Amino acid sequence: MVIFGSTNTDGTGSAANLSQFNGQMIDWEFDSVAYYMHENFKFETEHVSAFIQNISDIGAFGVNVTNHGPWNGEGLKELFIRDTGLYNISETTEMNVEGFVDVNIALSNVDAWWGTFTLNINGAKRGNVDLSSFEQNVDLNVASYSNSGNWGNLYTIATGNGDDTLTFSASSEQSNTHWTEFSVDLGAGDDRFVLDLHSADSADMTRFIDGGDGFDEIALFADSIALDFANVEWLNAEDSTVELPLTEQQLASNGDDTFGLIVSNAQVEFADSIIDIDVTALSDAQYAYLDGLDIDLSAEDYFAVTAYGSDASYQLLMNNVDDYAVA
Ligand SMILES: [Ca+2]
Ligand SMILES: [Ca+2]
Repeated sequence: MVIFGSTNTDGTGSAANLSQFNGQMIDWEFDSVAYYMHENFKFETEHVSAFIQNISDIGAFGVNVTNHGPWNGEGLKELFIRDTGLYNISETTEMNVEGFVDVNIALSNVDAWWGTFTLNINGAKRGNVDLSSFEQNVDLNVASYSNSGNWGNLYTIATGNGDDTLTFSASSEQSNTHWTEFSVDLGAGDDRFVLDLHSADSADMTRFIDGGDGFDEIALFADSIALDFANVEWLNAEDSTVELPLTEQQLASNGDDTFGLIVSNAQVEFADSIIDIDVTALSDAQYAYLDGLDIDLSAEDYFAVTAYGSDASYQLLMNNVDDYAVA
């Protein structure tokens, strides 16, 4: 079921409220002859085009919904997608949505043909994506856009037990991603979150990632003001210009239980409550842990770092320790 429309006219509605009674439900035109050809199902109005397409010769389908009309235009603001009534949803491998302000997508019955379901959301200001029941991997790309700091800039996203990759980036150079907020639950599995947005407009903004069970990475391509996270094992900065504040709460709620939190490249700024830092060479066990991980780092570049709070200490494994004394 795919519905678009505008229910939010006074700041109270959202894409979640869309129904066939207050929005326009896409009625796919099914051509049985072209079932295994391209563009099997088509829908077209003045501003919105949509199709379900066979993207392989083995019956894997892609769903595309695009607003070509004005962004935030009357009747074109929100998009709502559910499994119900969507042809071949169980064989859907890819979904692309573009040009809407507010998207609400919840799917459960997808069994992506080649093991990964790809969802690309382009140009939305906010959204709600629930793929929490998924067992297969999800590759979710959000290229966000915001026109102002008001009216909601929050993405709420949940993925499931697969090894998921969620990337937040800008839809264009004018996309104002310093206003983009997110609250993300990546579920179980070895997940990766890529943060490629402008630094947050203020430290009060919501930018939260729960890595859940499994070995989870946050890849940082920008400073991480306002970033909060839990159950994450690896913070991996693009380079040493990325500044990474770490609080005791974050040190307590992230990292492997035995070996602690891995931090690559970033300039860590420990909170004021950290009263001492101790840097030593890796123990054999720490080296073996890092070396045994199936990730792209060289264990020989790393040090063991212990951060001491007033009544607790925290273990980290870091390669950028220039600002701290090496024992
Ligand atoms: Ca997952
Ligand atoms: Ca984890």
